[in-house]
Amino acid sequence: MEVVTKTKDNETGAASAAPQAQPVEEIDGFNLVIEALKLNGIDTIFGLPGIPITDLTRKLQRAGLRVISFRHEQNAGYAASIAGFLTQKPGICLTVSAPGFLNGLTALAHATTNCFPMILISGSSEREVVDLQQGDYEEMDQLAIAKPLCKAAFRVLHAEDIGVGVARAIRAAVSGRPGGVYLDLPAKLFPQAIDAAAGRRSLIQVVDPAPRQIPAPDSVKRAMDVLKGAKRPLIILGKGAAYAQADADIRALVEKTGIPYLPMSMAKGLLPDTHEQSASAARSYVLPEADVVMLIGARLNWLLSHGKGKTWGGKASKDWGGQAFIQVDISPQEADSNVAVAAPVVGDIGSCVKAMLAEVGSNWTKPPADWLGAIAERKSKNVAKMAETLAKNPSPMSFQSALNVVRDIVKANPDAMLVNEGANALDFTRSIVDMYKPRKRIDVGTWGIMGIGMGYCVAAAVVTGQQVIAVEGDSAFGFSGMETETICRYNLPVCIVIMNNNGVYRGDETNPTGGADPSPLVFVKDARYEKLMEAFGGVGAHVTTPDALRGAMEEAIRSKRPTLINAVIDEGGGTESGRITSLNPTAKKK
Ligand SMILES: Cc1ncc(C[n+]2csc(CCOP(=O)(O)OP(=O)(O)O)c2C)c(N)n1
Ligand SMILES: [Mg+2]
Repeated sequence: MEVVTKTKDNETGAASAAPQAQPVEEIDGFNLVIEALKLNGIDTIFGLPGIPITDLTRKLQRAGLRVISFRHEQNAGYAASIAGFLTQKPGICLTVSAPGFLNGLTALAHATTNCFPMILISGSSEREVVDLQQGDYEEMDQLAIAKPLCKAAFRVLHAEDIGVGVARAIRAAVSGRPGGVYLDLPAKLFPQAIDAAAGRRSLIQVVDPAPRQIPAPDSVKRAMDVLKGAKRPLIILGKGAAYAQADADIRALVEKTGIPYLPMSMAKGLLPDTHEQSASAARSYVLPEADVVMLIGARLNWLLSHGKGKTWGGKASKDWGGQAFIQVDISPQEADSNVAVAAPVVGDIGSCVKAMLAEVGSNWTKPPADWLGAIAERKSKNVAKMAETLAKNPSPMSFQSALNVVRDIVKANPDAMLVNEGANALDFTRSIVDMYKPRKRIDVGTWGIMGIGMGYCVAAAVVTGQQVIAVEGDSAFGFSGMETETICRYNLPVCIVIMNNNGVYRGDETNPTGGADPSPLVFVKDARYEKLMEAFGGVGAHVTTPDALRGAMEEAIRSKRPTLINAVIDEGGGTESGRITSLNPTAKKK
C-alpha cells in the first residue's frame, strides 16, 4: 500500500517550530479504492485513462492488478460485462467523466439487460459546479443519468466512505439477479487523505456477496408434480443456467429425467450439442408440441416469442399455445411476464436444480417413447439436410461452407472460447457450430447487440487464458475493430474470422435512384480487413476457399498469435435481418 507520511505541521501549513510534531501515516482516495477492490478479490480492470482517473490506472497496475487499456470505453465495458458472466465476480470498467462515462454506459445497460454482474466506475467533475451547472470540465450529472439504466448507482464523496461504496456496488452487482452497477467517484475524492489506520479499518471485505437462495420446498414439489404429469415435456436452458456454474447437476437433471432439452444461445454446451436429448435440430417441432415446458434460467422474452403465438402452437400471434410452464428463476418477478406460469420455482439455479434432482430420485419415469421418437425422427431428417448443405463447396464460399470449417475447428478445440456477432454470421454459426463445454459461447445476448465482438475477445482471453475464436459479420466487426490493436498490444490468442459479404445482411444492394451514393446496407467491396491486424503486428489472412480458411485457423491456433482471417462470402448469401426477418417492419402492401 502506498502511504503518505506527513507531519501535522506540514498539513496545516503552520510554522514548523514545534519539535514534538508526530508523523502520521495517511492514505488517500486512490489507494483506498485500490485496496477496497483488492480486498474483494478484484484482479482485473478494463478501462481507458484520462482525467481524473489516469493516475488510478497507473497505481492499479503498480498495485498488481491487471489493467487492460482499450481504445474505446464501450469495448472496455463489454469486456467487463462478459468477464462478470464468466467469473461470477463483477467485471470492472473504469472510465473518465462525461463522454467516457457515456461511452461505457451502453455496456452497463447491456450488462443489466443480460443479468451480468458489472461495475462501471467513472470519475466525475466537481459536484458543486456540476450541480449549479456552471460549466465545469466534462460537466454531467452522471449518477442521475446512470440510475435508470442499471441495477443500482452510488456516489462516494468522502475517502472514509470508499469501503462502503465498493462493498455496496459489489453486493448489488452479484446478489440476486446480477446486473450492472454504477459507482461515481468525483475527482476530488482521489487526493483526499485520511489517517491510514482509520482508512484501512473503513474497508469492507464483502462476506457471501451472492448468498444462495434456496427454493421453497412446496414450490419444488408443485413443479415436479406438473412435470410428472407431462406427456410431451421439454426443458429450456437459458444463459442464467450457464451463469450458475451448476453444470453437473443440470446435466444430471436432464439425463435422469430423460426430457428433451433446448439450449438458448449462450447455454449451448451446458450439455454437448451432440447430446442425444438435444432437441435443437427439431426446435420448430418441439415448441408447439410440448405440453409442459420447464424454463431453467431462461426468460420468455422475444427470443422465445414471448411464450405464445404460432411458434408455440397458438392460433394467432398473441394466443397461448396451451403449454404448462415451470419457471426456475432467481427473480420472483419473472413468472407471468408474458404468459401464465403454472409452477414458479424461485431461487438460485444451483439450489433449485439440486432440490429438483432430489425429487427425481432413481425411479423417474422417462417421457413417453412416442414423444422421444417423433423428436428423433425430425432431428435426423434435419441433421441429414444440414450435412448435405455443409458438404457443398460453392464459389464464392457460402456461410455454410465456411462455417463447416469453424465447426470442425471448434470440435477439435472444445476448450476454445467462441465469440459471435452479426446477423447471418450469427444465426448460421449458432445453428452450425456445435459447442461441447459450458460457457464457451458468448454472443450478442438479449438485445442482439452489435459491437460486443472485440471487447468479448479481450475479456475471454484474459479471464479464461484459452484460445478465442471470433466469428464476426463484417458490419458487426466494424463496431469494435480498432481493438485489434488492443489484442496485439496484449498479445492475446485471438483468431477473428470475418464473414465478409460486403455489407449489412448482404452486399448486393444498390441505390434505387441510380445515384452515386451506395445503398445504406453495403460497404466498400472486397475490403481487406486482414490488413488492420497486420498494421499492429498480428497475422492477416485473406481466404476464398474452405481449405484456405481451415489452414489459416489451424495456424492461428497453433501459433496463438493474434490473427484476422478475412473470409470472402457470397455477397448474396444472406437474408435481411437473418432469422428475425419477421421483426422487421415493412411498409403495408397496397
Ligand atoms: C448496436 C447495434 N446497431 C445496429 C444493429 C442492427 N444490426 C443488426 S445485425 C447488423 C449487422 C449485420 O451485418 P453483418 O454483421 O455483416 O452480418 P451479416 O448478416 O452480413 O452476416 C446490424 C447493423 C444492432 N443489432 N446493434
Ligand atoms: Mg455482412
